[in-house]
Amino acid sequence: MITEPTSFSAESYFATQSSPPNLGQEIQRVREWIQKQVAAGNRVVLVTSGGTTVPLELNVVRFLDNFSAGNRGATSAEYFLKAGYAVIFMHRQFSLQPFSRHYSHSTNPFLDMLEIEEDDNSPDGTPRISVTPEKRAKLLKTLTVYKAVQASGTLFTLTFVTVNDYLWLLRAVSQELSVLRKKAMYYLAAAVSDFFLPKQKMSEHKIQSGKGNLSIEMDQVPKILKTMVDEWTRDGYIVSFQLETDPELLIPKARAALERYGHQIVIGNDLHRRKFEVVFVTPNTGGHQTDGSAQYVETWVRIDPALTYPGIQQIKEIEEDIVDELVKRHTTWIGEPQ
Ligand code: PAZ
Repeated sequence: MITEPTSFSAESYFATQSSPPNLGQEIQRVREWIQKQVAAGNRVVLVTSGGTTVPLELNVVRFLDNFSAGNRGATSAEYFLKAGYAVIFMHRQFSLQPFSRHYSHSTNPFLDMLEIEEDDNSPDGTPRISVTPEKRAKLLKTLTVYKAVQASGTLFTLTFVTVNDYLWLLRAVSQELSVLRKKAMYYLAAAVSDFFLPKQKMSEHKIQSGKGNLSIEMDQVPKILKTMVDEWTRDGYIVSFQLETDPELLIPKARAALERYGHQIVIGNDLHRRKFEVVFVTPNTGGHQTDGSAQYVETWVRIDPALTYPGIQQIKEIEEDIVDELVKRHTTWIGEPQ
């Protein structure tokens, strides 16, 4: 077993870590779907969503996980579809998905929406099942859009579990999507682990207890955003997310990411305020109002927190405003010379 810490570049990562077994088939399906979107003249957005895991054993019993329910990604995907984009929704297996997110088993259990009609038997004598009257209007609205999206074939879904699955998929999908050049957007809302255990350092079997403390030294996940910008995406519009719990770090870290990777926009969000407040950080290319010497422009997007509480009638989702603003900025980006 190797014990020295290793520093991985994107190149050495992909040269030493195995690809997921079904990657080739998945990418063939992605390629065919992208060809249809190109033929239809659609803009396409890749939305990544949910958290990645880091397995500690080759025969996985234990793993580390990254926080993310998949709300941001699933909700944003719906608004992108509404705005006319075709969407590749690359999400953590079993995390929230567009449309079905409205009926998550924990917040809005599906079975609680249904009623058995006591005195209305069908011809074969089986009682009919109906939707609870107060849930009907919302269900009909969601179902109508869902069926329309299914019929148009504009939503394509892919799943990952581990950070390794995520990195391989992200590279392959980005490379495929690069045929759309500026018409492609990359909306990286997934919560991706910064550390991992290379397969060469993993224990084959379940790590045994009984020997006292467990110390694991993890390697850094390579900063693939730089390679994504420089090599995989060819002029695509790249939106990354920065999650912090210390509000003081949000803007400096977002600026540092732009400086380091050279992409178009970082959306900063504080863990506890993310449902009603985010900040767009972009390079200052002139023409924007800045705080004087700034190389970067910060634009806050806020909604009334009271409108985000579950159970209220007129819920408002900040993703609607995020996507609305990004669509405008992407349109400007497409119109700019290469
Ligand atoms: O999925 P969710 O709605 O619970 O959370 C969304 C989020 C906070 C994971 C996302 O907005 C985000 O910031 N993603 C990037 C996380 C990171 O810095 O790795």
